[in-house]
Amino acid sequence: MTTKSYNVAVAGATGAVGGAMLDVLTRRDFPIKELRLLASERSVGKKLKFRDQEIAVQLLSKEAFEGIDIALFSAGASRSLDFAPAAAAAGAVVVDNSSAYRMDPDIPLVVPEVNPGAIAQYTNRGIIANPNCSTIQMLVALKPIYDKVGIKRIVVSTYQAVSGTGANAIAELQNQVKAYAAGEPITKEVYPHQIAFNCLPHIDSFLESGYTKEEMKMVNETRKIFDDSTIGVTATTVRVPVTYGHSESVNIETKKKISAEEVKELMKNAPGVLLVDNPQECQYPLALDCEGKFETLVGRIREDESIDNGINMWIVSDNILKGAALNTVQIAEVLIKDYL
Ligand code: 25A
Ligand code: L14
Repeated sequence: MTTKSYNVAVAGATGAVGGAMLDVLTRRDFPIKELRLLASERSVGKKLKFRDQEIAVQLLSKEAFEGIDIALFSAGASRSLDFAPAAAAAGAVVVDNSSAYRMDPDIPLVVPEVNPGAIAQYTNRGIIANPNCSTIQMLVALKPIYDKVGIKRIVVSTYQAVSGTGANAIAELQNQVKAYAAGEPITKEVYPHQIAFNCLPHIDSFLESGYTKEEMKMVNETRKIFDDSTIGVTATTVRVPVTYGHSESVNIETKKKISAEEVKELMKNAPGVLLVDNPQECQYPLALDCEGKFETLVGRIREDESIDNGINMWIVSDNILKGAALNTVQIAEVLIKDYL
C-alpha cells in the first residue's frame, strides 16, 4: 500500500507559531510531498530547516497556493482575510489560526478532541478555523465533564504567556528582565505597560462593554464549539511574565452533581489530557512543565463548596502547541484521514 502525501503551505512560517507548525509536522510524521513556506517580504529568501531539508521562504501572495492541498495560516487576522480565500479558490483547504473566520456561521471552528465532526463543513468555504488558545485548552479538559453531567456555567481567569502575542513579545519580556537585572531603564513597545514582574488584566483590545476581545472569544467560541447557546461563560484574561504556557483557574457549575474523584477519573481517560494532581507531593500543572508537551495538564481538582454542583480546576497547556500549531496540524490530520 502506498501512503498518500500532500502539498502543504505554511503562511507565517517565520513567526512563533509558524516555526512550531514545522516542528509539529515533523514530530507527528505528517505525510508531506512538498512544503511551501510563506511570509512577508522581510523574510523572503530566508532558509528554514525542515526534516533534512533547507527550504527558502517565499512571499505570501494570492498566487502562492497553486498545487497546494492544505494551507496552514498563522500570519495574523488581516493576512488571513487577504489571502485565505485565494488559497481556497486555488483548491487548498485552509486551516486558519487567526481570529478572522472563527465566528462565521458557515466556517467550522474545531478542537479535534471536542467536535471533530464539524470538520465536514470545510466544504462550505474551504476554510476551517482554529480556536483561540485559551478556549482550546479549557474545552479539552471540560469536554468529558460536559458529556457526563452537563455544564451550566463557566467562570474562568487566565494567566497567559507572552508568546501568544508573537516573537516580538518574547523578546520584550527578555529585554525587560535583562534591563532590570542590569539596573538599566526598562523600555516597552509591545504592551502598554511593563510586563516583567507584572500582571496585565488586558489581552487584545477593549470593547464598549468593558470586556476585552480575548475574554469574549472565550465566551463565544465555547458556545460555538459545544454547539450550546445556553451555556454561561464569563472570563477575565490576564497577561503574566511567562514565556510559554497559559494557565487557567476554571470554576464550573454542572447540571448534575459530580465529585472531585469522578472528575479525576474522567481526566485520566480524556484524550489530550494529562492529570497532574498530587498536591501533597507539590505536583500540580505548571507552565514551565507544559512547554513542548502535546497534552493539556489538569490538576487542583476540588469541589466548590459554595454551590451545590461546583468544581474548581487548574488547566495548563503550551499555548503555541495545543493552543495553536498542534491543534491546527491535528485538524489537518483528520482532514487527510477522513476527507482528502
Ligand atoms: O495583529 P495581527 O495582524 O492579527 O497579528 C497577530 C500576531 O500574533 C502572532 C503573529 O506574530 C502575528 O504577528 N500570532 C498569530 N496567531 C497567533 C496565535 N494563535 C499568534 N501568536 C500566537 N498564537 P509572530 O511574530 O509569531 O508571527 C508573525 C508571522 O506572520 C508573518 N507576517 C506578518 N506580516 C505579514 C506576514 N506574512 C506575510 N505578509 C505580511 N504582511 C510574519 O512573517 C511571521 O511569520 P515576517 O516575515 O514578517 O516575520 C519575520 C520575523 O520578523 C519578526 N517581525 C514581526 N513583525 C515585525 C518583525 N520584525 C520587525 N518589525 C516588525 N514589525 C517576526 O517575529 C518574525 O520572526
Ligand atoms: O488567537 O496572546 O485570537 O496576544 C491573538 C492574540 C491569541 C492570543 C488569538 C495574544 C489570539 C494572542
